[in-house]
Amino acid sequence: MPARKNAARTPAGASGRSDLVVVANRLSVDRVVGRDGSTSWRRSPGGLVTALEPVLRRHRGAWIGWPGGPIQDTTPFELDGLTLVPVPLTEDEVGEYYEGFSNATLWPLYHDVIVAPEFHREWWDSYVQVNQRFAARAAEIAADKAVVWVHDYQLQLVPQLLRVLRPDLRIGFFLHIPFPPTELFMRLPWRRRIIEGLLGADLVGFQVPGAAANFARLVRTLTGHKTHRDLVTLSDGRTVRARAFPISIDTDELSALAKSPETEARAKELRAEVGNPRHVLLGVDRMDYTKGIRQRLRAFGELLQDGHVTVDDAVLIQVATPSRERVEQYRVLRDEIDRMVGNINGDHGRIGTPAINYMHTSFSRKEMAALFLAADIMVVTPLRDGMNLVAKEYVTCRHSEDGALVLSEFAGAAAELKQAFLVNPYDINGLKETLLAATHADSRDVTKRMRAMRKYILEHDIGRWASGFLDALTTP
Ligand code: GDG
Repeated sequence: MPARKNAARTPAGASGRSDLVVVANRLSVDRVVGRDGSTSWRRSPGGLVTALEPVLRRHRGAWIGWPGGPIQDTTPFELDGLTLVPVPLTEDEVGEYYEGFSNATLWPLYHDVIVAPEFHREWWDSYVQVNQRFAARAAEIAADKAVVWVHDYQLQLVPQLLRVLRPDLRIGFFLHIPFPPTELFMRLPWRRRIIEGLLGADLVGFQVPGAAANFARLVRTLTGHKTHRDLVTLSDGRTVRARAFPISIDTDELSALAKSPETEARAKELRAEVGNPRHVLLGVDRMDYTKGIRQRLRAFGELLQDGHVTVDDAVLIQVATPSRERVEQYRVLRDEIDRMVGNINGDHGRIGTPAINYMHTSFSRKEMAALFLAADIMVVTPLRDGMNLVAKEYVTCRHSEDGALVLSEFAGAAAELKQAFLVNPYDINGLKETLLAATHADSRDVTKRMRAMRKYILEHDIGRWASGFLDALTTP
């Protein structure tokens, strides 16, 4: 085992047990391997980590998760005042529990079956086994009467498994992705087990109220337990609450980044690099079939084809961060996007000025902030999305109160960002019209919309989300 350079091996508290435990598929740090083969850890740049770190530090907190890759060492270690507890996965488990059941069964099933979910009994067995491992680890790490907060679709069985092992704990669960309507969920051969798994929690959080309502209906259908508003009463008298807690972002950090002169200068440079068109349109997504990248390209391509826009009027920058590349549907999507971009640029670009500047790579936070500043129109068109943080990030960066957000009705964010140019991404003509409307909108109208959205987002940041959830979980 290569040496870990920056991690101490003493876990939180003298007993090594924690009062607040976060359980997520991934650890909050990434492993970096040096040239000499030694490893060190770097905090992963995510909103969830930023939101939870201060609370975790205050409460002798621990974070349990898969470190990524083939690491088999399970020794907890400390980094920046936080205890990190690795849960190893074998290569087979990565294929079956993670890429299989999580990302090729649950992910498409929970996102409106945009692609067909695959049901394989071996994948389910692996999902159960890995959930048991996470639950067992949480049971060891949590102090007496501790609070345990379990995250996302990969770990839906953990609440119940953990409750059996540790009935003294207060258990919360938050689902980051949509929760499907009964008609879709009922296809899942293990539907009842999942609902019972979630009911092990005291509080089940969703991104939007509709998801909590879908859950309550499924509870009634599959278990017969009584529900009243957000309260489920189980046959043994225990109660479970199911409510919406819309997630947000670290607005302070991003806002500061967007206001720095360096970022502003870079934004100007970016506009020049794409040919200083009248309008810069921007899309930023993980390369995922839920994000509506195809529909966006199709609409933009047709606007060029119809002659409604030329590359002097409008250029699209599309960042599609590599994601889940070992899952077949993601490879198919990537090929299709490559082809569409090639066709559109071949037909409508000029030498040195492609209509679409397409990047299949990931950027630093700084560069992302500069991109948000450079864009007049942010195009967020998922076919289904739990929340969509990119929409909130764009709004946060627009401190000059201009910029139009074109936002899919099917993103959780649409429930909060009501002043966006809302669109149904399945309606290509509607999408084209909305893109044109955003492009030609009166600047006073754009400012009015942006001002209202900024006010909302700056008041509802990730800190408020985390404390809202934890307060609801710990207040009986
Ligand atoms: C899931 C749910 C829910 C993207 N490319 C780069 C980069 N990003 C960052 C974005 C944003 C994040 O990744 C993506 O978050 P989203 O919310 O848009 O989407 P998912 O990854 O699908 O997240 C979603 C979320 O969980 C939280 O609950 O909102 O609905 O699907 O922050 O900016 N960041 C950097 N370089 C990139 O190239 N640095």
